[in-house]
Amino acid sequence: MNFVRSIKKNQLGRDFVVGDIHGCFDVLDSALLDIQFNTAKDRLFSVGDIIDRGRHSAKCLEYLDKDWFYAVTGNHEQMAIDYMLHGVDEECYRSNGGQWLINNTDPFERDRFLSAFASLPIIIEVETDFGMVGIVHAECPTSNWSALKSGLINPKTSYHLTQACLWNRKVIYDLCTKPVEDVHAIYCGHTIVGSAQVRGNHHFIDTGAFKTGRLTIGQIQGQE
Ligand SMILES: [Mn+2]
Repeated sequence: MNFVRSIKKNQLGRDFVVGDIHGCFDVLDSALLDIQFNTAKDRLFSVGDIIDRGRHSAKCLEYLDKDWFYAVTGNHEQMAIDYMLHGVDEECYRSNGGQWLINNTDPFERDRFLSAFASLPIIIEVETDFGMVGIVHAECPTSNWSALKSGLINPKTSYHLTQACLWNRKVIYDLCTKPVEDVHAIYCGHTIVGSAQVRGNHHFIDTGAFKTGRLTIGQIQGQE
C-alpha cells in the first residue's frame, strides 16, 4: 500500500485543493469553470470522500484517471474498499450513502472501483512556493509532519495512524490547535463547516456540498 505521495512543485500553472466532493461532480465541474481551471497546467488536490451521498459517485473513475486530479483516501473510500473486500457492514455502508455501489453488482465495474480506491495514498504532500502543503482527509494526528510520514510506513504504527488520518476530529474541535511542524499548511475535509476554518496550520474545507451545494476550492500555488 502506498501511504504517502510526494508531488513536485507546479512550475506551469496553479494548484488548488477541494473539499469533500461526495459524488457532486456536477458541482465540481461548474466550480472548475468558475476558476477557469486549465487542465493542461493546473492541478486539483482532493481531501478525499469523493464518493457516496451525492448523485454522481460513479463518475469518480473519470476524475481519478486524469493526470491533473489527485486525491487522498477518505473514510468513505475506505468503507467502500472494506465493503467490496469483505462484504461486511452493508447496512452501515448503505446508511452512509453507499447504495450506489451496493446496487452495482457488476464484478468488472466493482474491480475498477476497488483498484482505483486501493491505489489512493493516505496523505499527499505538495511542494509550493511557501513550503510543503499536506493533504489528509480528517486531520494530521502527529505534532510534526515527518513523524506522520515515518509512522504511516512503520508496520507498528501504520494502522492506528491511518485510522486517525481518516476519522479524527480532535483538531477541528479545538482539542489541539498548535501548528503542525515541518509543514506549511495542511488541508482537510471530513467535518462539515459553514465556511473554511483554520486551526493552527490546519485548514478545514468541507462545506457539505452534497447538502449545501457549496464546494470549497482553495488555491495553494501559482498566480492569483
Ligand atoms: Mn469523511
